[in-house]
Amino acid sequence: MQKALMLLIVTALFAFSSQTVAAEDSDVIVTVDSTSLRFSPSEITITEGQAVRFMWAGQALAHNAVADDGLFDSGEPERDVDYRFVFEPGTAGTHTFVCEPHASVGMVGTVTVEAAPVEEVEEETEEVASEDTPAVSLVSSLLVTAFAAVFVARYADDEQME
Ligand SMILES: [Cu+2]
Repeated sequence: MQKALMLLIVTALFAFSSQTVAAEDSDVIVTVDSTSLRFSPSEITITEGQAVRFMWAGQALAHNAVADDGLFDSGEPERDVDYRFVFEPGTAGTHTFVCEPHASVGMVGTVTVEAAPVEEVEEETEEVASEDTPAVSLVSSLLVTAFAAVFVARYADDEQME
């Protein structure tokens, strides 16, 4: 019984963690170009909520990606890196970053984060929903009343028969 519970918890945790790590189509992938000393692309423009994925493998040199303002940091320089950073709302602005071992030779980049547009669609949906709700409850309460009336009428008939 406890084993089953543990398994359930572990499965749930795994499902949750794999979901949060899952890459999205809107991710911008930054890798290292053939010179081994440049990010590719090095100038990125995204919108708040989007992620940048610093990703390279089998490099001759070890690289990392560290924001000058401390917003993100892929960790120690490595030949194989897969580091994804989500630029949450509030991160709008220009973030320069470097590969620490190669910053002096120009291995630098810029992420420009644009503020997410105000979503008016969501507000409209909410308004429609709040208008719909009383209508739906009116219809359902009418139906309930109708059924109740039929039931009472039948019951009354039966009483009279006896
Ligand atoms: Cu580097």
